[in-house]
Parts: sequence; structure tokens; C-alpha cells
Amino acid sequence: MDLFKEMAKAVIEGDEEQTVSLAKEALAKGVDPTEAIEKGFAEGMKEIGRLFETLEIFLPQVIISAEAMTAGVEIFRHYLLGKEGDIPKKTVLLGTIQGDVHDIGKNIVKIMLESNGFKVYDLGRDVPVSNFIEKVKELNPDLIGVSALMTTTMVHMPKLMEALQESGLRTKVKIMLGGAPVLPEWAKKIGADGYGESAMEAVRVAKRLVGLQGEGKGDKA
Ligand code: B12
Repeated sequence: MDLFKEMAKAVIEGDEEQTVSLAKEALAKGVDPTEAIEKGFAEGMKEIGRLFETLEIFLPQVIISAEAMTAGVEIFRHYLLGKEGDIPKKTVLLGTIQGDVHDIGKNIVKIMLESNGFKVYDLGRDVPVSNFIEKVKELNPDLIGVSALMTTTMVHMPKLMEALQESGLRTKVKIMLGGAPVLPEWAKKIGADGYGESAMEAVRVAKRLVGLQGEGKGDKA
């Protein structure tokens, strides 16, 4: 079986030892971490999503798979952080929106941004709109990245846009949205500067928004 398929299988089976060991194997073989995460682990998580939706598995199994994926991704994170240079960095304030505890995708976006030279302030998950505002004031980031995985929580994104307007911060910071239910048209409609459908796309869009090179199809938002 090829390595990416084994990585996906390990996530599906919720085998944390195996995700860690396969991540190490991928690094030893010189496989690109970004590709390994997206084509290996993330594919496994997609299948878990499908099985959950068709009621073939239940929440505890999703949690176990999520933990296995996180453990594997962490191996790549350590590796990528070790390769960082000292150049001044553009800053990104990142978080999963209010009411939403899904942070696997956001954490992958974080790793990809960090490994592409951004300094990321991670506010974590279930982040109230007011916290984003406070942190923008405190940290003055170049960009805000917001993730939402539920239709019931993405409704807080326009609230964040409004709060930024009202506090006079909107012109000082760019905003990029993502997460499975978020669409580029919607991001555009609520006035965001960019949208990324994957972590790789997030990096391209982020670079464009802060004036570094890079572009992607999510730019249109
Ligand atoms: C794993 C998972 C969980 C885990 C989360 C663990 C964790 N730490 O994240 C647990 C078990 C805790 C969980 C809980 C719940 N979940 Co859940 N969960 C999922 C599942 C199966 C996978 C999500 C995932 O991690 N995908 C893999 C990652 C890699 O993909 P991603 O998040 O999309 O991220 C990628 C891109 O979107 C993008 N991206 C992500 N963020 C950002 C941000 C920016 C700025 C950019 C540019 C890009 C970007 O890049 C990422 C990498 O490529 C989905 C099903 C699905 N199909 O999505 C349901 C799903 C999201 N969950 C759902 C539900 C309903 C729940 C619960 C309410 C369950 C319940 N009934 O009790 C609770 C919610 C609690 C809460 N308040 O948030 C629903 C949401 C439905 C809706 N309303 O829209 C889904 C769709 C399943 C379903 N069909 O019912 N869940």
C-alpha cells in the first residue's frame, strides 16, 4: 500500500501510534509534509466525515480519529518549525469562530502558514467575536484567518466583519475565511478579502493579501 493510503487508513482506524510512525516515515523518505498531510491524513479524515454522515460510525470514533490525525500532524509541525529562518514575519491572527470546536483544519492551516514564514497567533477554537477584536487591537496583525466548520457557526463571521467595521479596524487588517461550509461567493458577499478551500490555498491567499507573492483561485473572494 502506498504511504498516503496508509496514512489515511491510520486516521480512519484512529491508530495514533501508526499516524505518528507514518509521519516520521514520510519525513525520513523526504516526502513533502504539506502533500503528506493533505493527501494522506486529510483524506482519512474526509472518509471519517463521510462515515459519520451516513451513520456508519458515531461521535466517539470521530474523536479517536481526530486525535490520531492531530498526533500525526504534530510530528510535521515540529519538523517544519525547526526549519524556520529569522526574517521579519507577516503576522496572522487565527481562530475557529464562536460556538465551533472543530480545529483540525485550522491547525493544519496554522502549520502551513508557519512553515511559509508567517508568525501565527492562534486564538484556538470557539473564539468569541469580541476576542478577535481585542486581539486585533493588541497585536495589530496583518491578516485574520477565521475557520468555521458548521453552518450554525459560520453566521458569526458576518458579525465579526461588522464588529471590525464598528471598531474602525476593518481598513487596518485583511480577512481570510475558510472551513468546509464556507464558500468563496459567501466570503465575498460578507466583505472578506479572501477565501481558501485548503491549507495550501490558505498560504497562497495569505501571501497575496499581505503583499508577498502567491495567488490562488480563492483570491476572488
Ligand atoms: C472531526 C469532526 C468533529 C470532531 C472535531 C475534533 C476537532 N478537534 O476538530 C468532534 C468529534 C469534536 C466533532 C464535534 C461536533 N461535530 Co463534527 N465533524 C467532524 C468531521 C467528521 C471532520 C472535520 C474535519 O476535521 N475535517 C478535516 C479537516 C482537515 O478539514 P477542514 O476542517 O475542512 O479544513 C480544511 C479546509 O476547510 C481549510 N480550512 C479550514 N479552516 C480554514 C481557515 C482558513 C482561514 C482557511 C483559508 C482555510 C481553512 O483547510 C483545511 C485543510 O485543508 C466533520 C465532517 C466533515 N465532512 O467535515 C463533522 C461536522 C463538521 N461536525 C458536525 C457536527 C454537527 C458536530 C457536533 C454538533 C456533533 C454532535 N452532533 O454533537 C459537534 C460540534 C460541537 C461544536 N460546538 O463545535 C457537522 C456540522 C453540520 C453543520 N451544522 O454544518 C459535520 C459536517 C458532520 C455532519 N455532517 O453532521 N466533530
